[in-house]
Amino acid sequence: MTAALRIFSYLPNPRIFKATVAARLTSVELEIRGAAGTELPAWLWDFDAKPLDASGRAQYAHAIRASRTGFTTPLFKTDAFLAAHPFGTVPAAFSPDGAVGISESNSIMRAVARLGRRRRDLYGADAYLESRVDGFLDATLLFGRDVQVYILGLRAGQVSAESHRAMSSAFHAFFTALQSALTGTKAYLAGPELTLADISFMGEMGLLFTEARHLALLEQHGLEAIAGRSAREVFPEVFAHVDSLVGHEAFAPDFGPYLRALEPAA
Ligand SMILES: N[C@@H](CCC(=O)N[C@@H](CS)C(=O)NCC(=O)O)C(=O)O
Repeated sequence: MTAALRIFSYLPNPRIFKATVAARLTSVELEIRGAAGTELPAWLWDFDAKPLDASGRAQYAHAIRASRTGFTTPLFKTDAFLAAHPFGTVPAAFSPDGAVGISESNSIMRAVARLGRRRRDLYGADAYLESRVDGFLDATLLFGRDVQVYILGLRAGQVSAESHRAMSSAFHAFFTALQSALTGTKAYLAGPELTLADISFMGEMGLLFTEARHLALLEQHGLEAIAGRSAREVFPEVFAHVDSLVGHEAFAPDFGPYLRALEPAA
């Protein structure tokens, strides 16, 4: 059977979990292509994404482009890839025939939800509820951008009191809102049912949790982990929600092994 959506990315990528969790809940079939982030500079970034050997790299020399975010070496992006994905980022999704490119992990997740909507609605029953969920997704994208800047800095061995303060203040503003949302619903972020709001939030938390790999660097600068023990004390409801979603049957196959791999670091 042809998959309903093809996704290309570095793996594992917690932002792809947004799509895989939604796919499990809606029984949508996905095809995922990719490899470790360190290997993607030797891959062809294309609908037909594949690893390139030395002769392939010579054949696609014309497709070499400078990377921008999260990669430090040039990447082989075809013209067709950039036509389908003007932002040039991964995860990058395609319709089964490759004709339509879908960028941004939130929108790739939305595509899955729309494809499987008849089986289970993860969005909202009407225009108002759907737009309410969109509000959470927009806020989560902004939070995700702050997390990306912070984590890429840590990976490069860089953290300053200023960058840590900026992340901490974004985290507190976002989590205060989520805590208030959960106090109201006593269930899920956008209401009584699990929606894309919860799934998207967990994808970005997956990235933030990788700060556990950089605790020594933070300590060296006299700084605390943003999503560490103190945050759990300030936002108990939000972290209880995170913990319960990690154990949820649609999330556990992705988040279980992913978070276990971070444990030695924490
Ligand atoms: N907000 C985007 C972030 C995607 C993103 O920034 N991807 C980076 C890797 S972390 C990328 O593909 N960079 C390609 C490049 O540097 O050219 C999403 O959620 O999909």
